[in-house]
Amino acid sequence: MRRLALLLGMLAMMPMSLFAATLFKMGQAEIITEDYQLAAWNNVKYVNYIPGELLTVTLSYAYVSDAPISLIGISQRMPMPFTPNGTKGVIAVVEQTADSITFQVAFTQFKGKGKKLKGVSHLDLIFDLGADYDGDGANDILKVGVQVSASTASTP
Ligand SMILES: [Ca+2]
Repeated sequence: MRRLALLLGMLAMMPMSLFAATLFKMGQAEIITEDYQLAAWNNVKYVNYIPGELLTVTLSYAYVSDAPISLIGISQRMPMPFTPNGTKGVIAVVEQTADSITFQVAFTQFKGKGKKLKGVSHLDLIFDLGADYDGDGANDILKVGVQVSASTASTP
């Protein structure tokens, strides 16, 4: 009993920085045309975020197409890579595989002050569709918008 009480006491004293943000929700984009179908995870919401905390995000995708679709990479939306205006952050790609990309994002500055701060990182997944559907002599490129949001509260 005494050991348990001691353990609970230690847990209560742990600084908040030891606890990571939690994933609240993930959403998927589905693009369907007569030539191909592509589904990509593109909307990720975190809660209980601590400003400056590094989030590691993996977005996977799948497709049905006669042409091989490949992911060229991910880029920040320009202008306004972070919203609301006044939000700042950093992005770095960690790993890319045949069907996913992993990157890290940290929100370093939020707009305003208070108990609930929220920022959104806007990015684009850039795909090579593997075929020249529009006949301009080059493989068509498809951009799929991505949003990664972080809230310092327990709700998005
Ligand atoms: Ca083309």
